[in-house]
Amino acid sequence: MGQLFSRVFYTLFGTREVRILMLGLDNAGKTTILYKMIEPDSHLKHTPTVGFNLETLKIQGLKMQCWDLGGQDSIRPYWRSYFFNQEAVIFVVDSTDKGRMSTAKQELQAILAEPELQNAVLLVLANKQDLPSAARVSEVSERLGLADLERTWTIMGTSAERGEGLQEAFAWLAERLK
Ligand SMILES: Nc1nc2c(ncn2[C@@H]2O[C@H](COP(=O)(O)OP(=O)(O)OP(=O)(O)O)[C@@H](O)[C@H]2O)c(=O)[nH]1
Ligand SMILES: [Mg+2]
Repeated sequence: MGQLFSRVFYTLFGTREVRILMLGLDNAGKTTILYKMIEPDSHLKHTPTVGFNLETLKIQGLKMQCWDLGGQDSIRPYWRSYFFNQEAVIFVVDSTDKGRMSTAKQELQAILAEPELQNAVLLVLANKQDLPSAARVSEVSERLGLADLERTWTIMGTSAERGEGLQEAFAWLAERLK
């Protein structure tokens, strides 16, 4: 109902607001991505998120309300408190963290099984592509088992450190949500 109202409001007034969840294991780069989108020239080092950051990005006439949740093991159980009415999930992966790729896969599968997120668009970001040890986007995709997903999804490579790939990724999302 909320999403329907939002779409009608957008048709009438041209500014649709959508809720987007940013999830992924700790240290993946979620907070760095969010604030790089807000301040492209910034080189801030963020402390691990305890709780969440909430920021609104305006892209292609869409107000994207981004909920960046902390990814540490002990706080992942609280993710589901934020699932209501979210239209998209941005799942961020540290492409150098091959040892925890299977944990990332498990967490992603659990998210995708949530009834509240059945209609959510999925954008996977294979982050830290600036580092030499980063797995390629195709390898991250394979390790996460993305090929068989039955929903609107894509995976893109990013470097939050350099600000590379971020505009394209959020533009893809905006196109799907408009
Ligand atoms: N080289 C490199 N480092 C990155 C990149 N993105 C993030 N980092 C670094 O990775 C570390 C973790 O980044 P955060 O943005 O805090 O990660 P997070 O996913 O928000 O972590 P939690 O809040 O604990 O869930 C920081 O030291 C960042 O500077 C990237 O694209 N390349
Ligand atoms: Mg964070």
